[in-house]
Amino acid sequence: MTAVVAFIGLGSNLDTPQDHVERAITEIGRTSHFTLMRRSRLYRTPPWGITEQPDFINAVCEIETMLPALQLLDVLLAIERRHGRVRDGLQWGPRTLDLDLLLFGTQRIDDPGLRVPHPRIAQRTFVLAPLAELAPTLDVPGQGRVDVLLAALGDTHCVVI
Ligand code: PH2
Ligand code: MG
Ligand code: MG
Repeated sequence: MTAVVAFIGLGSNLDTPQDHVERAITEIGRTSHFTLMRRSRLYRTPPWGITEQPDFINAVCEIETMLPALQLLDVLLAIERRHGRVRDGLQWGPRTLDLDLLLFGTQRIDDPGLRVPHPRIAQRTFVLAPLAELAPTLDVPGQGRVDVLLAALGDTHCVVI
């Protein structure tokens, strides 16, 4: 079996968001079944979806793993819980830590608990800007090339901090 390259999106907009994201990247690097390959810088981004909430800190990291996608997701959810993530049912509301599996190799997964590639990558500068730092020419299966998708969104005020 060969390792799969996966990209994880990180976001936080509650309780010292920068700390949550930095610590989560460290924890991802220490997880026994992951190898942290690269990480983006941190971005301050305007809230998308529900606009009446604090700005987010976002980043993306690239890992290699031998774990299947659903087990990888379980590890991410456990890290979210350790950061005090409360799932209150509000889809796009504020959170201490959100870890999204954006891409899992070239695989397309349509499972009730997991859709990969993440279905809304093409609409989200807060994902595409950090992802483009790591993999600008990457093809997001079913959506297109990262740099092309990012250019299509225009300026959406995501800034490196
Ligand atoms: N996450 C959301 C909803 N809106 N907006 C920004 N800027 N960054 C996020 O990570 C984010 C969001 C739900 O996951
Ligand atoms: Mg999310
Ligand atoms: Mg999520």
